[in-house]
Amino acid sequence: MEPLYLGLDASTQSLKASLLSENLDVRAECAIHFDTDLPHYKTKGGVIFGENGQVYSPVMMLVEAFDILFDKIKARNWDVASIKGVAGSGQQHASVYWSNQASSLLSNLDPKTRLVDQLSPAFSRSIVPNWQDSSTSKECQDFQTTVGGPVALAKITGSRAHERFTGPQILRFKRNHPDTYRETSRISLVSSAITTLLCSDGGVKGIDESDACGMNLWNVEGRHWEQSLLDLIGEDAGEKLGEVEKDAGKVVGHIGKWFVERYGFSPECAVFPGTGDNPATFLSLTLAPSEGLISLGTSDVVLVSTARYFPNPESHAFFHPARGANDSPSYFNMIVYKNGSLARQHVRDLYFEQSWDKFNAAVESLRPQAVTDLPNKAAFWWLLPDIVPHNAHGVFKYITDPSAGLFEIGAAQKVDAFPDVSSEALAILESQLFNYRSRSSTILDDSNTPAEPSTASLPDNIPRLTRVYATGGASANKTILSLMADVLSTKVCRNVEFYDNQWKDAMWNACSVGVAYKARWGYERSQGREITFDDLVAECRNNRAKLRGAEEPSISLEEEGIRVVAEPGEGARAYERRVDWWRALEHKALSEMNK
Ligand code: ADP
Ligand code: XUL
Repeated sequence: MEPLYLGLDASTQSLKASLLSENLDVRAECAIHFDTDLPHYKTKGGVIFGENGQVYSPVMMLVEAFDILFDKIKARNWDVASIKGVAGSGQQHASVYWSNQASSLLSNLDPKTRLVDQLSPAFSRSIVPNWQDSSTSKECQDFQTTVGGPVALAKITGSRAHERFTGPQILRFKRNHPDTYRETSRISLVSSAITTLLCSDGGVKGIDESDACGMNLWNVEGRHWEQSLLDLIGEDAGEKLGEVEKDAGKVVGHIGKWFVERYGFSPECAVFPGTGDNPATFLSLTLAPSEGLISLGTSDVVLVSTARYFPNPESHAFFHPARGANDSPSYFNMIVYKNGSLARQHVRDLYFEQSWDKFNAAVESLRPQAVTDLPNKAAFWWLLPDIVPHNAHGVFKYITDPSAGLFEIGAAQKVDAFPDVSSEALAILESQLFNYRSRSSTILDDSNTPAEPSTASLPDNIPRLTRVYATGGASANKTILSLMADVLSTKVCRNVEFYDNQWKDAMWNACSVGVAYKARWGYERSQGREITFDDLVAECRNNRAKLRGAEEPSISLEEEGIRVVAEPGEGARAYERRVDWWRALEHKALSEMNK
């Protein structure tokens, strides 16, 4: 029987599973969608919108999703008896509250009965606050005041205070519901709650260290809970949060009896620590230091892998999600932008008759082709108040003299619309991509002092990502990818899979695949072999190439399973000369916004 590995992903809207081979081929996937498969919880997009910015989901919806996901897996005849290891991914920041009865209920589950009919009293709080919640502004202020402001909080915990982060969420819960808080025995993140359910051995499993960095509570460099913030919450906050799991590939338990007897899992199937959805995506791409990911979804997200800790109020620094207890620490940084695809789509609808083809044609007709084609227009589309720059809002468009140096930015002409409509498409794309170029450079630049706001001027030779992976809806757009390669001055790659005798874009779910990789790595280590996560994944990819009979990777492949989809052209050299210019214009837009 072929050994298999399972990854689960409890995201905002669904619970998904990916089944992987020993060499990390994705064999099968399936999903439960909360709105449609569990309509009685009455969620929209997986959540319920309450008053005063509250956004949450019912905790029992996640439990029942487990019931129907495993029923579906059984109906599809997945060979669960061959699964050697499993790990889970969970939406970040969201928290789960266990009651005093949790331990005995979890260790006495009846395999003949569904989880949803047994576990309701295991939770002290019936809801899971969602990452879209914005009800904790007061608590965020209290967090920052406690340690001396946003820069200080970022330095300690990797991020300034954010409403969605778990620490402020817990504090608000305690203030509003002190009795229920007192009745709570343990607090998990969604990722560690999944790990706990998978083991069902009575123990509430530790929070994963990478995911803990999304809480505003974890002292990232010291690798411990920040005592001053635990004191702010008070009343045994440290005991409720428990020990953090610092070895991302450790066996934290085995799959519970409930899964073994009800579905036929092997009792030997090892469970590894779950992690957050963004750390899991990071793992699916095995990002090495100085590589990045740009996800062009509803919002845009930039992930940058670094060997050093770079806390900054604009970004989130996370511990690497697959470090063994003895490996030297490394990190990744995440920047989240609200005005991603929605802003691009708005410009497309306004000026290009809702057609990406027309939008793309406009970009292609105007984009720089030579080092001398310096961009001279910029457009900042902050339709929603953005996260980065903090609270930036409004639309700002500028035209500068084509050869304008930094000192002439003051003379930039502010316009409501560009004289030629075609410029609207190029200007929004360039400004978004310059943003990712500029801020990722700051993170990569060793000379920048951590925790200083990233207004530090860039050196002449601007550090750049050594390669960037593109994902999300807009990564289907070749013009956007090609412009990305120019503005970021680097290769743009995608994951590909070999089937039907050709390479096709990988369509699997990155989060559940990323944690299945982690389970595979952890299992290898549990067999007594010391190997790093990256080496193990590389080894599996090489095995795949050999099995395919490939002499060497085909020329269109960067390496096994990774294809270059765009490379910087001549225009890249023009953009290289304009990063400082763009920064000065962003600065100008922000100062005019505040007038
Ligand atoms: P989500 O954040 O919901 O996961 P997706 O990653 O599916 O979102 O991305 C959805 C967005 O992708 C849409 O808002 C749409 O504007 C954008 N998109 C889809 N196709 C294209 C395209 N060809 N060019 C540019 N953007 C696109
Ligand atoms: C990241 C964030 C979301 C959630 C849900 O900070 O809030 O990406 O992880 O996907």
